[in-house]
Amino acid sequence: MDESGHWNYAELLSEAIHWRDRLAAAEPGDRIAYLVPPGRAHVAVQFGIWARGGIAVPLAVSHPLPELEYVLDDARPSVIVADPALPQTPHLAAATGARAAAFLTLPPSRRTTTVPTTPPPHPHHTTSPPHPGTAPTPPHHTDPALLIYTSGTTARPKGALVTHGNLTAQITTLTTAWGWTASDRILHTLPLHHIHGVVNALACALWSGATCEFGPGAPTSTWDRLASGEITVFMSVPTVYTRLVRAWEHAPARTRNRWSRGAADLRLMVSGSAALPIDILERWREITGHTLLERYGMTEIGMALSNPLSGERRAGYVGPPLPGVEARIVDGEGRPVARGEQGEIEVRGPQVFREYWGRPGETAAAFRDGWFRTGDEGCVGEGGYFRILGRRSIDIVKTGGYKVSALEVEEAFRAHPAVDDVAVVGVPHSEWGEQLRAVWVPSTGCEGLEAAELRAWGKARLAPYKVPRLFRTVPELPRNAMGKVQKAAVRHMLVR
Ligand code: MLC
Ligand code: AMP
Repeated sequence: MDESGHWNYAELLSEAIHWRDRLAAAEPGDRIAYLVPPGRAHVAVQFGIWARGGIAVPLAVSHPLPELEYVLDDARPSVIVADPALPQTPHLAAATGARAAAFLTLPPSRRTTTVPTTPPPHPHHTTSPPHPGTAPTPPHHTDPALLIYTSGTTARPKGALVTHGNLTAQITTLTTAWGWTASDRILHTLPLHHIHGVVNALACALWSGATCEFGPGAPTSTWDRLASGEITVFMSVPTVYTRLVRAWEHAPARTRNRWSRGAADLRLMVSGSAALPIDILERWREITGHTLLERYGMTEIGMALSNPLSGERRAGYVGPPLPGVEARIVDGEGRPVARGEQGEIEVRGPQVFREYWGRPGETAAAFRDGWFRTGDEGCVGEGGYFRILGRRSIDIVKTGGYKVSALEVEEAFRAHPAVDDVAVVGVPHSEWGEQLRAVWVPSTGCEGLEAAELRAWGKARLAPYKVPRLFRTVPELPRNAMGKVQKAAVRHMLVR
């Protein structure tokens, strides 16, 4: 369901087949990029790509053109699909032409009436295809399915290539562990260019034959839907739960009561993509009666660790490995550490991605002895519950659940003529988890440049969440004897 109405599975399948046929210019294995807001059309295009045998490359609707062009240059799609209502679309059309790819736009929304839902196009369910003989051939497990761009310790994002087999492993594990059924209805307010929104929320719902309701995401409308009595599952990032707590605290008593009573009826509420502050977990429990189920995952591995659906959900811990997932803590040489000791989290299993697109060296470096190196530090406590203790690299920042490479942001701002040098860090923040901040050295004569101008310049080039919130001028960056910028010192300068 989205703002255009309810769509049953047969209609969705019919629309996916329509897209498969419109994508005739693409060969199996081609990348097909699509810039479509979360909703029914997005889902239909994604399945149409898979029915054509293509690799789905979701583009982020919040990204300015240079970010989109970066993905196009890296993924080299043969077809690009865009919603004509989006402001980037005309520019994307021009950019597509220059890259010799085919460009398709969505037709205007087909209808806005409401129809009852029927069973899904999943092999376990018996849905007849709408046009006999046109049903998609199921993909092979090793076929690549999805290319998701994710930031890392390198300056620019890398495309993580996930196969249909990886996706199936991720989805079957989660739907079983979290008890999904066809009677579920998820309120989906997450972006669809990252796995939290694509796999955990959307794909698990569709796999189960459940209802997926796309909502706008503003705190009051989210509360109203959670309290409606219709929603059974909700999942989001800690920033959203923090905002929902604030909205509840600012609401009149009658509204609070209605929201609390209604939300108590959901069967499952999940938090992930960043550390859930314990005070938010506790406040949420007071407000709704729910202990949020916190889990841990990553674009490259899907979900690896999860507190249980039934059993103890331990505050500050992300639970034991999910069924089918192996996880361990190792020291600097890759040797497993003793129980309780800190080290890097490594993960292995059929859900782990295949490769970074076009980057064999970086793919090889991401694995050690067949284990994926997450770059996160953790330890294992009582009952095999993992605790996340931070990241190995100070240059990776998690803000609002989005991963940002400080190096990428620095590189972008170094191109500004007024910026002689710049250092970017994430500082702890009650709403964003971490907030991006920067110190910069102005070029001679540019000392008067306002931070607002730098932000506007950054927003024209970078995803909105990559633009630092605060810029402070300094005469020079703190460096060690080797000339390397001391990021910890920068963070210390920017904490207040
Ligand atoms: C938006 N802004 C951000 C931001 N998101 N700034 C810093 N960090 C972010 N994450 C900017 C906007 O551009 C805007 O700038 C200002 O903040 C306020 O905008 P908003 O409308 O209040 O923010 P909003 O658009 O509502 O975004 C907040 C949010 C969003 C929390 C809903 O960040 C979000 O959807 N996060 C989820 C990301 C996600 O799905 N991650 C999963 C990755 S997969 P200005 O200048 O206009 O004020 C993964 C694996 C796993 O991590 O384990 O799940
Ligand atoms: P991404 O690369 O965007 O997929 O983000 C994955 C990263 O998010 C992980 O490597 C962790 O650093 C972080 N993360 C995800 N879930 C949690 C969690 N529950 N607690 C702490 N960090 C998390």
